[in-house]
Amino acid sequence: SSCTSCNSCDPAAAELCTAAAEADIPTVWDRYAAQQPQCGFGSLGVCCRICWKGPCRIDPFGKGPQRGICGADRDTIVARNLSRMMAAGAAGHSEHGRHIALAMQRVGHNELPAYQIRDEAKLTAVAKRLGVPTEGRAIGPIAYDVATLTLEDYRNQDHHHACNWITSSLPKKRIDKLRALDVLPHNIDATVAQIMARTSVGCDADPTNVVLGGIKGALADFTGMCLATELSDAMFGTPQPVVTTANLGVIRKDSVNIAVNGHNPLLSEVICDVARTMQDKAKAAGAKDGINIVGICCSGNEVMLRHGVPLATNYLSQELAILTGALDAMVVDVQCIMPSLGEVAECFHTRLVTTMDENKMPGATHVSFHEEHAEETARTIVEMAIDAFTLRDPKRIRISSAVSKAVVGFSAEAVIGALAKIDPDDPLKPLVDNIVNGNIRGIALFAGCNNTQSMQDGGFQTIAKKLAKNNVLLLATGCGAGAFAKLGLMTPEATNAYAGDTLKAVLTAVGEAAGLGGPLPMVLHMGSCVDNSRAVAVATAIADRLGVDLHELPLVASAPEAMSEKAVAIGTWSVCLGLPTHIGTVPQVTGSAVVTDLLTRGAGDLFGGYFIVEPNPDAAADTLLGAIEERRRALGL
Ligand code: NFS
Ligand code: SF4
Repeated sequence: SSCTSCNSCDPAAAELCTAAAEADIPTVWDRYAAQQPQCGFGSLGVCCRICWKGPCRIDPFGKGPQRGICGADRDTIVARNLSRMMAAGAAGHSEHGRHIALAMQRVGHNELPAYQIRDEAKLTAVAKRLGVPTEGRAIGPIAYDVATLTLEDYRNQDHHHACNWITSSLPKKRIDKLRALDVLPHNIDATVAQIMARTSVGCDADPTNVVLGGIKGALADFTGMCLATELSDAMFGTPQPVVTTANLGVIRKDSVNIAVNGHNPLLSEVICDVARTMQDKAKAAGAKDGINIVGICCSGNEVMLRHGVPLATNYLSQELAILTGALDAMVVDVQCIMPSLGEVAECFHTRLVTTMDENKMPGATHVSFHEEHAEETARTIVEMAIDAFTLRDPKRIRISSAVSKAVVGFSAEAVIGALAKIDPDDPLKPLVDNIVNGNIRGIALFAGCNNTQSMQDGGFQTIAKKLAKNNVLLLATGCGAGAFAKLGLMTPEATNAYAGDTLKAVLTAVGEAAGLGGPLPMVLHMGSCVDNSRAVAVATAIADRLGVDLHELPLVASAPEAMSEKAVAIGTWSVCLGLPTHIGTVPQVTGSAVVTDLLTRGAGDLFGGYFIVEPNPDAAADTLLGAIEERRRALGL
């Protein structure tokens, strides 16, 4: 079911877009329409605004200017623009990781009462992996040392010493390959700064060299996301399977509804903790079902996996949560938060609360969040939501009927734990055997965003169903995972309905052995975007067990609606780890044949992975299946 005004296959979007139109409140889809036609130069990547002699643009048809005022040609311009996106993506994920690491240092010194090491086993495992001594030591000092060593990845100046987190997260063969190509980052911050420096006016003009610099940034992005995931697990718990619900119907009439939107669990975890202690207050204000925390975007994914908090929606329909008229507060931190939310919230009783001093928004109330006062801050925010609840306009409440069951929480540990129920001595054996015998043809990771250029969630759905039918094991993170959760594809029922026979048999055997009373869901939810590192952890475990490198395995990735700079970074490191990586959005690089060829072909020679650009989901599924079969043949399977 699709709605022309909102271009989404999410039934809740169709429902609430109607409400938006009736109330004359513009949404992301209206603004998309107002932007048409979008600039052709920008779409091709041949517009440069790097200096104030510009803007300059290259005539793609070859008649007008072929160089900018400084002399940069289309290849240089496209390569610089692309590399800067990778740097920005790396900055986003790595800043998130730094925030967690700095907090963990203080947790180690008992300075932050709102936080603990909830998963000591995970911390110990991480410490061992990084070479931090654990024997006979208390958990606090271990946490401090792990965090400090992690922060080394942001300050090491010896460029021969690659970041600790990347070298401890990939197969040795892959690290050797990346080292030989001189793309292993030694310092996340330095790598981001170096990309900015070399792409500034009058510096690196060799397009291949510029992109290789960007690739080091993408691998810094991977480094930042590995450490963010692993340290978050140590502090907040490693996800285990949990049954919950997804889609806008999770916003309830008789609850104080608070949405956590953004990315960093440091904030959303404490909101969840504090809300549990304030139920009576909410009930006293008239909310007979108490406080209901719901998630949006990756903040939503984080608390969904760790605590079963229902997911309201993914990126593109975040405004629609407010249009239910029953969202009492939306609390945001960083990244992928639409600047339009203030305007939408002002049309309702909803309190929009920004929390990070470096991420404020017009129309929002700012409650400055710092870890040392986390509980107090969270209490203030929950109180604001309870007050707002009493100001609801009953006539404007529009509770969505769209809600799906979702079985989520598949960390690498949870996946391996489930497999261990079949073979405790060699947990990976059942998975490897089923890949070798062809019951599972391969593994696909769905990642990335929503994008107005395609039907919301549509590509995810089409490609996943086709791959599942062809017995490909499916993993998902980020807003892709949000799409599957909303659409009911993270359920045993979906496995029964859509998975091919052999995949279904494997998922059923593992699900039953793991005590789920039925098959594993058709798509395994691994978490937020930084949790893409979980999928790499599983892949690395398989590669190590077989003694091969990642590019030899039948693994693929797909981001049908890639949008953000972070997604550009993720897609690029996925290619550099050796995966055929599909994007359904045409990237802003096609103005340069050199850069396009490097990403879609040259990368294959260097890294084994390459980009597949295919906006048509059905064709993309076929190409991904072809890539999986090609890898199987090369392995002699
Ligand atoms: Ni990933 Fe998560 Fe979503 Fe895209 Fe944004 S929320 S970090 S960038 S839009 S998947
Ligand atoms: Fe134009 Fe060169 Fe300046 Fe870019 S860097 S805006 S191409 S003069």
